[in-house]
Amino acid sequence: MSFRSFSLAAAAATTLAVSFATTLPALAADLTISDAYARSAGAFAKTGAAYFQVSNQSGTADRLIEVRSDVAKLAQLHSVLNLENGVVGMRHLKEGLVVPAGGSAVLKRGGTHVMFMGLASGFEQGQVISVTLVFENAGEIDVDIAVDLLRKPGEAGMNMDGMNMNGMEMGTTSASDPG
Ligand SMILES: [Cu+2]
Repeated sequence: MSFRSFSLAAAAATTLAVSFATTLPALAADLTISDAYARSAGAFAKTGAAYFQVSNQSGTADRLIEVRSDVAKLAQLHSVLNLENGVVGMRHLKEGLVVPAGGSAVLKRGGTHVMFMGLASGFEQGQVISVTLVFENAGEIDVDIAVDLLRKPGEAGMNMDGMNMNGMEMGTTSASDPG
């Protein structure tokens, strides 16, 4: 193999690594971000949300204190409150979200989430958004989060462990139910 073909192969490998980055868990120090996806409701949505799991392999608790992204004017951590008469509200988690030592924190539909406010346009299926998560101890972790408008609340991700076998049914039923 000539040097030239070797360097081309190396370049191709680098490109592959970049394009697959969205499906691999983001690792930084002792934290793992996994099962991340983002959503918004319709092309003209002004808000969107992202969900993921943070696992802490270290012996020290950490705290997600800030979220940044270029896709929105503002990104915040929100918790969900059940108000009276079945009304659901949201609260800005100004104190951040604790990720216990040796444990995890889960952001999911109907629960704690990252809220994007002031979107230029609604998220499109397959779009990948770049988000920076800022942790008290681990510092900044950049994650690429794929938009998944087809996923239902509580459902496992397509790339999680192969347990989700009803992908076709999912696609047809959710076409008229973007939210
Ligand atoms: Cu919210």
